[in-house]
Amino acid sequence: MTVLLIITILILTGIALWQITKIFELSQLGQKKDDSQIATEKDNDLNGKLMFAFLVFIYAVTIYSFWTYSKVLLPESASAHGPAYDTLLWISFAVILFAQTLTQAVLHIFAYQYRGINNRKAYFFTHDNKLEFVWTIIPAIIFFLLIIYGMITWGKIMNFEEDEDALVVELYAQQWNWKARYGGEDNVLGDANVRFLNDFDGKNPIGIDSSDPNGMDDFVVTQEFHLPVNRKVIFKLRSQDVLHSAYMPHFRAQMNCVPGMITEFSFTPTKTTDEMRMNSDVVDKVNRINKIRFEKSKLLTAKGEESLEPYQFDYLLLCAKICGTSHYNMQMKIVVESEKDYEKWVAKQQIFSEVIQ
Ligand SMILES: [Cu+2]
Repeated sequence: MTVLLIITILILTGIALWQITKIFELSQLGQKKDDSQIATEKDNDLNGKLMFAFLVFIYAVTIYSFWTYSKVLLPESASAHGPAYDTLLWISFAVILFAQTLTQAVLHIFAYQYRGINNRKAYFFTHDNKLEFVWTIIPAIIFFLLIIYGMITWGKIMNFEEDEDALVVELYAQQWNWKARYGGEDNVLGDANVRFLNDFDGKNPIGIDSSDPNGMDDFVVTQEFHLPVNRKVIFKLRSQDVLHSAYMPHFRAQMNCVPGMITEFSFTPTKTTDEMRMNSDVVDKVNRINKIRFEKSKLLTAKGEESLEPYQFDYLLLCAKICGTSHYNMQMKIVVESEKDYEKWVAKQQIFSEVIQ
């Protein structure tokens, strides 16, 4: 990678030097007149046609990208606010795509249409108030509407009530793993602080304050965390060291974890993990991944190595801030299940007062 960068820099420096020498040569007065730098009709014709060809090229790349890469997009959302979020995204996307397609067409077709031929002279046109008014006012109105719509959607997603029924879960980020803490029986998280991390011989990995009775029934999980379907969850986010970001793409949720403060995000999961595994987009994706894994396994077993396990869909909590060397692997599995299964899982967890005994 570094080698590639150095080569690129050297090539670009070379081109820059070559251009500077050319400018210097052209600026020398009193030298013999050199016509080789003046565009001929053939050059103009070629450049005009290349402009048109470029338009065809960018349209082709756009269509190809949609065709090839749309299948790697996320499946339908699994949270209550997800559809509103997706609609906002797709409307913004449609507006941008329409404007880009239109303006690029105008730009390149004009450059082709009015390329220099037959001593054609350019029409001298200073300005037109009506035209400038139109191309200022239309984008202004569209942007205004998009921003208002975005702010309304943002407000609906971000302003949530602290209601009693909501499940409170703390996500604790550190380089490079996640831990989740639940409030236990009382659904209230006890106070916590990094100062308590070393208490109880490393049995207090997220620094629960043992003098706060609310924390005694809290429990901490490290491998996966469970959520009951159709119940609002309020996430309290903390970071131990640097800036991290809790990203749960299937629920269209993301919030920074900032050292020294608690940030919040809330959503209601609407599909269990099992339901999501049946989603046709997810089934397709899993099949594609397993086909690749199967091919890789064949190569591995030929070398006498172990074959790869088939992939199964799971919701994930990821880190969306480049937070250090193992950032890429900072993830935790999320299981969404029925209230009954969730209660069963909770019953199996060891609470803080038991852990520190
Ligand atoms: Cu991180």
